[in-house]
Amino acid sequence: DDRLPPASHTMFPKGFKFGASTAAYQVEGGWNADGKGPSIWDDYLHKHPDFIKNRNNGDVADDSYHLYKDDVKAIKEIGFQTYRFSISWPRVLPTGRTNQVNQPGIDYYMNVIDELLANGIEPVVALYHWDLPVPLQDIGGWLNPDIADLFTEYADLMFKTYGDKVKWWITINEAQSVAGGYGGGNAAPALNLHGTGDYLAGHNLLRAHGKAYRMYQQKYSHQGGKISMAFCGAPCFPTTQSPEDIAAADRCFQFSFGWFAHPVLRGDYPPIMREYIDRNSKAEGRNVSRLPYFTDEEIREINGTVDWFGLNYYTAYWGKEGAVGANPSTDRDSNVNKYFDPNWPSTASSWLKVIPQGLRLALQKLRQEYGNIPIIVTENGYPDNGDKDEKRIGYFETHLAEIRAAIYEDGINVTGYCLWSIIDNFEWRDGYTVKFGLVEVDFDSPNKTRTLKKSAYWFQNYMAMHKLIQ
Ligand code: PNW
Repeated sequence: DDRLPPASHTMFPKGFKFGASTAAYQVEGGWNADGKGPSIWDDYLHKHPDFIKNRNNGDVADDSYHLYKDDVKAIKEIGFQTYRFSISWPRVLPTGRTNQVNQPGIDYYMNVIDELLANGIEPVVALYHWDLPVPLQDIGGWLNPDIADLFTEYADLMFKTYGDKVKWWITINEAQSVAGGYGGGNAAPALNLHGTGDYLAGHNLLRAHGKAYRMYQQKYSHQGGKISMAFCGAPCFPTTQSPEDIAAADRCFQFSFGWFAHPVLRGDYPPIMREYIDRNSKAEGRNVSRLPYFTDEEIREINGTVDWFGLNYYTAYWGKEGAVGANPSTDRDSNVNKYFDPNWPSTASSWLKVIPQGLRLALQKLRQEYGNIPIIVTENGYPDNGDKDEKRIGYFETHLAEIRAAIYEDGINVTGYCLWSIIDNFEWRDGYTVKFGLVEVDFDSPNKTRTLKKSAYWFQNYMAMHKLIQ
């Protein structure tokens, strides 16, 4: 209503959307229900149960495969406008390929989407949140260049099936974490090919994303959807204002966010990655760089393939110059020594210290590097062991304040926020011991009873008060 004076900066701008996120393997369960094929997480955890705290796995998880209506009910009750979830590739395509479509899997996501829309909640759908079909890992997974076409065929089927109803798409959630499954030992397929497998996987992730985006433009642009990746990383504050520390903090960004964002927004890898990895590769006596080269055609195909920027933010570091980490590795290649401030509050996750200013830093850096692209925070949340829900409230409150500062003081185009997560779920290596949910789940009860936490009511009230309605 333009008869009113503008609202103060405690309010979010008109049209700003709030939502909550999950991922298929972390909540669905039903790991072999109704014709679903195994994913690399099913397979890896069945073979290596000790990989996860208390030997837990995602076989049943929150049983959202059967209980998704309870999830939608909670989302609705708290008052979110969007729900971000992922599709399990092997649930819809058990072989990974389109030669065999699993109709119950297709129906499941259609039901979820219809339930959301019937409740006035907009779906934001990720095509890949780490659960590759096993038959595709058997041909090398993301190391095999053919994966780009296979992913595009899968994406084609998803756009064709759901694209009338879904307008917000994420191709890959956290390509950097996916690559980490090849370069490290913390996520399936845990190949630990550090400094080589991660770059190769990353290369094919970018090729896959680019191809899928172009295919959408050619075949489905009439659907009017908007596509992104969800990018992750933890930005670095320079330890001092020395040119060395400032350059180190920049490399911290370029080797995490930049690795995937630069190719899709500026074309090709960040020049500093190219320079450092080529130089290190040479010094190691290799005649081929560990960071693969794109052809000119690939650079063109990949450049300009995000309509918005999905940002997953949890934590940040101090950064200074220094070669640390395995040799070779992306960490060592970056020549940044990243460390936590001992004064930043700890959480139940050792990799996550609370530093809300890091979110504004990441947003500022994104604007500086890639211009004023619309940004949606696609993940942000606080882990505990089920006892300190007040701290979760503080985490959201401070991070949302940083977003408003970025919007009003820095003029950054942040248009939405999806917290992690609507419900307690399978937190990868920490199993069910680490909880991110606004909604508690009784994993021992047969119907996985969902109960709203204090932070859920806090969020309900926060949105009611801070969302501009006019
Ligand atoms: C995310 N970092 O991973 C994942 O997308 C979720 O599946 C997961 O449950 C959530 O975080 C909480 O762990 C991350 O670089 C990967 O700071 C990397 C970072 C943060 C989160």
